[in-house]
Amino acid sequence: SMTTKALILDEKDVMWFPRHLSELDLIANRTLDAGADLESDHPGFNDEVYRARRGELAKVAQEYQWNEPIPYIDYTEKEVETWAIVWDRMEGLLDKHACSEYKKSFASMKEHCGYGRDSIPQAQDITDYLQGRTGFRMRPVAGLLSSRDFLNGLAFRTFFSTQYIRHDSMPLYTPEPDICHELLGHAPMFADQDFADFSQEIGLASLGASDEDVQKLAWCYWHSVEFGLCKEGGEHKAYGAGLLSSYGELEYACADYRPAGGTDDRPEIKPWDPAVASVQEFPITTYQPVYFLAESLNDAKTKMREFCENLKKPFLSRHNPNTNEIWVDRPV
Ligand code: NLE
Ligand code: FE2
Repeated sequence: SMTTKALILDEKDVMWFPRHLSELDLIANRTLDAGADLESDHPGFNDEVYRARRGELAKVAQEYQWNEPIPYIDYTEKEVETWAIVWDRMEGLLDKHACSEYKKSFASMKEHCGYGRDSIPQAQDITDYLQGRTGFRMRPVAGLLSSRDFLNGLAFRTFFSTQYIRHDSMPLYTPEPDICHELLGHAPMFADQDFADFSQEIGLASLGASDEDVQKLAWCYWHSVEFGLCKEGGEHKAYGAGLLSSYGELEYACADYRPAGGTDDRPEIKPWDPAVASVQEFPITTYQPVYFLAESLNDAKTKMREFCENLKKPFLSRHNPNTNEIWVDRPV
């Protein structure tokens, strides 16, 4: 019948995707920029020392192989200072606006994996911590990957993570991911089981998906893992990493003030619905004009799973955490 025919694919119809954790080495170095080539409007563009450091850390990431421990980075005094500035500003605000799952993990990571204002936590320590809880791991990357490559990593419960820090002249908002964003924004969320499953769900759906579906998944990822809000006791709390690492935007997204006079410089809040989020455009260098609000993290996950199940993907994929392999239910 038509259905069966549509389901049986030749190998050529399905795009290559990694089948084993080791194959993430093949995609980790396909960065869209070298990670160290700064644009002329980057705050670190004229800072030679900063640029050299970016180059150095990019090299560490490029040389990393999947079965090695992640090298410890000896962060400079200035880097730790920038971290501390971000930390000091974020701590109180997170207490007010972060979701309870985040706060729980954050407190635990202060105790168990070197989270604190006076030193920058190390990716290997975070990985060890996450492995014992949700099986997630951090994997050094030099710069931005394509959506497909980045999301494919999540299928292996692997998060591609930068190791450089934002420029000290602009500590409270940066459009690019950096260590403050990865460690303050993302890492604590990956210690939550629902959220870890949610992230992996997007990753599994991206394996061998069409370009069109990869874009939909990437946009869902953006509006949830990066900028998602969830309800908690009648309030809006942040679970998206882009909010949890940015002092300015966290306040902007979660503050419940309405400007006097009714003019609206407030963002729009839409109910979390992957079908809507998957086609909702967004800026990448300014605060978001639209945020999606889930009923809970579990609701975010359930809706995402439904959406993924309805994508036209002709095979099912599962991740085996014991062998680090992807299992598919038919030959592709
Ligand atoms: N705007 C975020 C921050 O300043 O930490 C980073 C977002 C990366 C997608
Ligand atoms: Fe991010």
